[in-house]
Amino acid sequence: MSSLKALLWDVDGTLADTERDGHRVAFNQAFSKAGLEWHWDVALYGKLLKVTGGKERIRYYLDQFNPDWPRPEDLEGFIAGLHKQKSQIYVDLMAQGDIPLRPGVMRLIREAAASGIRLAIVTTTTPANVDALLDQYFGAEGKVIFEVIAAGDVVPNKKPAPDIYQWALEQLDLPATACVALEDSHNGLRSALGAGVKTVLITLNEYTAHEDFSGASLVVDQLGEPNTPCHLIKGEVAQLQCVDVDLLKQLHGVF
Ligand code: XBP
Ligand code: MG
Repeated sequence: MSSLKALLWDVDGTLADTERDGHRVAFNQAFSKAGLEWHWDVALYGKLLKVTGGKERIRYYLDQFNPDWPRPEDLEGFIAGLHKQKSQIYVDLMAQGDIPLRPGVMRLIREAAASGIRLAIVTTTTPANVDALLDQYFGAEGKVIFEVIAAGDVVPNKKPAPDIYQWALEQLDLPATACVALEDSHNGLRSALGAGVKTVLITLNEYTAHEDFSGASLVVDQLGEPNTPCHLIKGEVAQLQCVDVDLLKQLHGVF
């Protein structure tokens, strides 16, 4: 067993609740700007989250929920243009400060960095979206705190494929067994486990609360803060106030 060397952080749904009030809103504004009468309400967006990646999600929407829409000849180019517009809107929304970090995220990042644990981002989202979030909450320090940012199209297959975790591990030059992943979704969990990361901590959100988290080390509602403790959903732990470095080391030490 190797000691815990790095935390691998998912972004959407884990660092911040970005999906409902960030990505979804940005998609709808981009549709409207493009003159499309598409609208992804909160419930529909939950169904669309089955597919990771914004461009892939638009295609899935057309296939499954809007098959009669007359497709342009260059559908791929059309989707890419629409998604570019959406990404710009999302970055602007993030810069307005309307999408806060989830409870305990800043605390745990600071605690891990102070104890010499390396930090990486492992996400499906577009790199500019990660930059916008790091700029908003960490300023220039963000790129120092997170030494690897694995994001978006840098790999051909998005989560639940293991590719993005494998890519991040290569950049860190660490074995999967030296890391703990923090995720919020079934797709993210499968991706981490598939890359050999055995210790995965899940923080639930409203979209993922009913997903299957078999194989996760621990499922909690949030990381928690000393004055707002987290709640155990699944897994075994002697005492739980909030998720801290000691708890992650304990979970990692099981393997
Ligand atoms: C995140 C995603 C992303 C975002 C949208 O999944 O699937 O596609 O929803 O971002 P995860 P883009 O949290 O598992 O990484 O539009 O930039 O793809
Ligand atoms: Mg996620």
